[in-house]
Amino acid sequence: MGKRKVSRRQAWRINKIQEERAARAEKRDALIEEQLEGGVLGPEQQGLIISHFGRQVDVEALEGEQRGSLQRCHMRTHLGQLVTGDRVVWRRSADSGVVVAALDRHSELLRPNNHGELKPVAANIDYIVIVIAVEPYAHANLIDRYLVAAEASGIEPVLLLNKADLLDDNNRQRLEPLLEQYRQLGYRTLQASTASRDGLDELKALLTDHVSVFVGQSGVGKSSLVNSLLPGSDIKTGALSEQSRKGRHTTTTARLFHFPDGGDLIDSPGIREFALWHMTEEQVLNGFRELSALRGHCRFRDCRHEQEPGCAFLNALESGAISSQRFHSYQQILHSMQDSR
Ligand SMILES: Nc1nc2c(ncn2[C@@H]2O[C@H](COP(=O)(O)OP(=O)(O)OP(=O)(O)O)[C@@H](O)[C@H]2O)c(=O)[nH]1
Ligand SMILES: [Mg+2]
Ligand SMILES: [Zn+2]
Repeated sequence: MGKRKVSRRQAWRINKIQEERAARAEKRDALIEEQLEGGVLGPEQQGLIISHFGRQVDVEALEGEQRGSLQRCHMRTHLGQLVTGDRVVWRRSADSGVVVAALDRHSELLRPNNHGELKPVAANIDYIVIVIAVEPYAHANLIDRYLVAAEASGIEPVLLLNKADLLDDNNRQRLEPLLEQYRQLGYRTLQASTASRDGLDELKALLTDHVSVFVGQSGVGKSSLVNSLLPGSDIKTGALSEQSRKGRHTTTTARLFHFPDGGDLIDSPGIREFALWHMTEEQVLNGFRELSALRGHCRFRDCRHEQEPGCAFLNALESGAISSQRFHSYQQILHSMQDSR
C-alpha cells in the first residue's frame, strides 16, 4: 500500500515540475518577445554558436566592435535545435543576448540521444574525426556506426588512433590491421599521441583551414588532442577508471575552438553507443562501401544476405573479398535496428 501512495505522490510531483517548467518557458518567451518589441536590444548581427547549455547558448560575435567575444544568449522559440557550429543572427541586450534566427547549415552530424530523440552533435563541419585509442578498447562496430552516420551526412570521416605511445607487440597485432582495413577501404587514417606528440603535426596539417569534430568513446583523448593542437584551450581531461579502463565522461558539452590561422576544432562528449534506428536499411548499406558495391548482384532481388543461394555478399565473404568483421558489423546494425522497432 505504501508503494502506491509514494508513486501517486511522485506522479503529482512530476506533473507539478512539468507545469512549472512550462510556465517558466512561457515567461521566458514572453520576456524575449517584450525585449524584441520594446527595442531594448541591439541591432541584428551574425554570430557563431560555440557551446550549448540547455536553454542557452554561448554565441561568438562575428562582427562589430566586440568581434570575437562570447555572449551567453537566450533563444527565441521555434528556432529548431541549435548546435555548436551553427551560424545565427542575434541581438545584444544589457546583460545577455537573444538569438533571433538560425542560418542554414551546410552539414550536420545527427545522433539519437538516450531519450530516443534525434539531436544534432555539431553543424557546418568538414571532417568527422573518429578517435579511437589503444585504450579504452576500440570497438570496430562503433567505428562502422560512425562511418554510416558520416556517409549519410555527406561529411568526410577520418579515423584517428590516439595514444600510439601505448602500442606494444600485443595490441599492435590487433590495432594495425584494424586501421589498415579502413585505409584499404579508402578512408583517411592517422596515428597520434598527445603524450609523445607523435603524429600531431600531420594531424594539424590536415585539420587546418577546416572545421572538424572529434567524436568517439569517452577516454580516447579527444579533449587532450584539442589541448595539444591548441595550447591554451585548457579543457578538462579525465583519467580512465582504474577498474574498467573506460573513460569517465569528462566532457559534457560540445565546444568549438579556433585555430589561430584558420579552421576550427569541436570537442564533443564521449559516447557509450551510437544508435542508428533513425536510418533506413539503404543508408546503412551506403555506409559500408565494399558491400554497397555489391548491391544488385545477388540472385534474388529481395536477398537478405543471410543464407540465400547466389548471394553476392556471402560469396564475397567466402572468397575473402570482404572482411568478416565488416560483414558481421553490418548484420549487427541491421538486427539492432529491427530490435528497436
Ligand atoms: N598514454 C596516453 N594517454 C593519453 C593520450 N591522450 C590522452 N591520454 C589520457 O587519456 C585520458 C582521457 O583523456 P581525455 O582527453 O579526457 O579523453 P576524452 O576523449 O576527451 O574523454 P571524454 O571527455 O570523457 O569523452 C586522460 O587521462 C589523458 O591524459 C595519449 O596520447 N597517450
Ligand atoms: Mg573530453
Ligand atoms: Zn545477398
